[in-house]
Amino acid sequence: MEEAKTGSEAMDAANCAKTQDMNGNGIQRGPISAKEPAAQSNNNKQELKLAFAALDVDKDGVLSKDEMKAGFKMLGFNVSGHMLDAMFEEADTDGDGVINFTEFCRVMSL
Ligand SMILES: [Ca+2]
Ligand SMILES: [Ca+2]
Repeated sequence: MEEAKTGSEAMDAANCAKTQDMNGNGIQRGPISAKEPAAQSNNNKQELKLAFAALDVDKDGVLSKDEMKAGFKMLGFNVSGHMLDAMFEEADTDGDGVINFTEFCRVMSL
């Protein structure tokens, strides 16, 4: 009896891991898109585009540190200045002081 329960719990965990939000961006993917990897990738890109546009408040096509900070706040994360600096530095791979869409995608897919 107990063994059966453990087995079922392991199954649940495996199922959960499949549908879980793997890149931690808070966007849940339904079981339908999981059937088609290509479509899922497109949807994900679309979602990222929307998220990027939402964060890019001044619409200059890149995210400044202030916009990143505002975005975190919007998502309910209270990020300290030091942490934001570290994350921004990590995200800004070409070191131009702003996050472009390519860098944003990379961060969100980590
Ligand atoms: Ca901007
Ligand atoms: Ca950059």
